[in-house]
Amino acid sequence: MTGKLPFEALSVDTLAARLGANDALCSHIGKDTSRWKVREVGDGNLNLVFIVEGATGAAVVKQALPYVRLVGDSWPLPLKRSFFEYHALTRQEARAPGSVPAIHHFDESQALIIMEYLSPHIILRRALIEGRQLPNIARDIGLFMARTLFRGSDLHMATKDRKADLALFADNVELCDITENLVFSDPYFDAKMNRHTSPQLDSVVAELRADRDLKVEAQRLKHIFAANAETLLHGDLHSGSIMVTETETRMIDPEFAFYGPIAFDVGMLLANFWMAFFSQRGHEQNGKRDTMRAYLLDVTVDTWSVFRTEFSHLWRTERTGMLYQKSLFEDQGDRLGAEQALDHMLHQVWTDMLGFAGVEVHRRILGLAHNADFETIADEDLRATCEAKALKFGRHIAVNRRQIHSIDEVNKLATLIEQENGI
Ligand code: SR1
Ligand code: MG
Repeated sequence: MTGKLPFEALSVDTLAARLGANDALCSHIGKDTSRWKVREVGDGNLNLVFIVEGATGAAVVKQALPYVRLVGDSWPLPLKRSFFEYHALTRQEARAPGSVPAIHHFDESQALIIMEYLSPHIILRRALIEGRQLPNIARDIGLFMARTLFRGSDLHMATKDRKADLALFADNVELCDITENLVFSDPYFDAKMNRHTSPQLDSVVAELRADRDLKVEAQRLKHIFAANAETLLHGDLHSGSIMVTETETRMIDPEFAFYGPIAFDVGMLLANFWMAFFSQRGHEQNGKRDTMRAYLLDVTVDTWSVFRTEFSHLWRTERTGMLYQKSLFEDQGDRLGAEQALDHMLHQVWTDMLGFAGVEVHRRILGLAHNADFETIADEDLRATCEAKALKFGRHIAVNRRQIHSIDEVNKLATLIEQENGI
């Protein structure tokens, strides 16, 4: 396939014929296409994902479609998201080596990326639904966030390079638009594609839509999301965008990448751990999940702690950008000044992170794109009970984020709400 042919979606039947001459793919899996086995495994909302196995190995072929797969061709979506995903992956690999799949090939006109097949990795969300306690995720994800978010910002980059990247990713308009609507607005009014567990949650939904403080806070967060172009975000860092084994963690799918607030990735990620926590009650058919619940709260504590520690370390050792220059602080013997600025910055990230986490919880229960954590709870009354508790938690941390001072405080609240009876 050359980069000049017009876009055409691949299929299980056409992939070997169309990619059989691709050197990068052949060098990883073998040239003999008669031995290729192709499966389409995409279970996300947007793209095609194929696993291609050949005589000498396997690879993943990910291709964007010109529309939202979840909804169909009534919702067109530009193929260029694949370009942003490719460029985000290259930057993430440079800033946090070993944290993303290796890229073998990128074809812009076909909107496809050929990349490393991660095996035996599974999607983190699935592991958490199964009740698996993975020992390294807090460390790996905390490091990934600190390294990519610090090193993609004006704290570290040459301002000319950062501005060039800011301009490059500013064109990811349509994917930002999805987040701006789906996360920050749709859950709080009767948007066309919203859905929720009904009728069980109807009254809770009505209450949230009438909640003025919550709606104002969601819009303040949307304002920060849209206007604070602080760093290159992953942009969709939830537990469905992370692949794990018992010991390894890789981040995937950064097609929503753009320059936004540091706190966004952190908040979205932690929200998904808190949702996993609230959903556990719905997965207790084969035994209680008390230790899993405790594990998930520990993961939030450890992820935040690793993030803070690594971010602080980079602040002290790699602050080479135009913000908070060493010439103003350390070079004048004012180490405390630099620490004061760091504290201020981390405090801001903390406060905004809680807000982003709160609205992320809401949109996964009230909006278009739900989470398997709750969706796989077949008993609708039980699901609604889990969801209602998560909604209450999300509302509290979003609205009261400036008055919450520690992650232990957040987790005490989560535990109290989780143990309440009924909706
Ligand atoms: C229409 S896309 C819905 C959601 O799927 C993606 O994974 C993002 O989370 C997006 O918000
Ligand atoms: Mg995705």
